[in-house]
Amino acid sequence: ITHMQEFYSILESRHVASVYQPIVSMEGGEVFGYEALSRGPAASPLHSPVKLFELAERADKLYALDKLTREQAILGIDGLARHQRIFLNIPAQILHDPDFSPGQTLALLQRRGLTPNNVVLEITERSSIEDFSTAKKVIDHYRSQGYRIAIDDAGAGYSSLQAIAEIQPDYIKVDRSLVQGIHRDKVKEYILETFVWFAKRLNIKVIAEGIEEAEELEKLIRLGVHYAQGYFLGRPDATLKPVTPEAKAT
Ligand code: G
Ligand code: G
Ligand code: MN
Ligand code: NA
Repeated sequence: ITHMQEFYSILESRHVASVYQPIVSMEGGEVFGYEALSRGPAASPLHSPVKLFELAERADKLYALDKLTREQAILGIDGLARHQRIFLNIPAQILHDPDFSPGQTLALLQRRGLTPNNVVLEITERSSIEDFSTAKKVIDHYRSQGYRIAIDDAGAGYSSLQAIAEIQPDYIKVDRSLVQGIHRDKVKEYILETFVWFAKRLNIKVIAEGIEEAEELEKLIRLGVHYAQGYFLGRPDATLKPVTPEAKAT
């Protein structure tokens, strides 16, 4: 069967599930929350969310796949502590989906004993946000219900400083391309320093992604980054896992 047929079959049978990767507080090393990352069936060529979303876009089914992955991400949560947060990936286009409503999201959260306070919406721009005023209205509406907002992939691709200025998120997730090798790259260090500096002035917290080595983590702690995520601290897993032992030791 073709990949497109496989895509429709996955969509109909709801065969996507989420894995959860810990986001760790630099102060104290506790798990602050988890990012939900979608996966297709294990043996499928559409296991990767990148492939799944590519086909969804080709089939004009982005809203449908996004709704399914969001439902599965929330319903798959088991054992989140009251003070912990779940980070959900929200492509900017989804903000225009009339079905993307706080009410619908709240109903899902309630099924797992969670509240909007437990949720951070990670907004990603895959292309420029065309109708920005509508997008901003949706974000503000979610916010008024207690949801937090993050700008994902900051410093890379289309995730612009303009988006940060307009949205004034609670969190900035710095893209892993600026994090990896930061302990031996002065330019990356200065860029992270800049993010931390202006984030502090706006009362935004900085999350560094893609940490794979102890040296990167140490440098980021010294730069004053608030939260960290990456294979060094914990891989995405079907269950909510604590920080890996070797990271805890540093
Ligand atoms: O988990 P992985 O590194 O393979 O994810 C690849 C990309 O897919 C990342 O950019 C991630 O943000 C995106 N992604 C993962 N899960 C979801 C999801 O449930 N919804 C959306 N919109 N994107 C996702
Ligand atoms: O676009 P977004 O930031 O949501 O993408 C997150 C992606 O990064 C996920 O696919 C996740 O599997 C991946 N990821 C998480 N930690 C690491 C890491 O330490 N190294 C690398 N290379 N990828 C990571
Ligand atoms: Mn993300
Ligand atoms: Na990212």
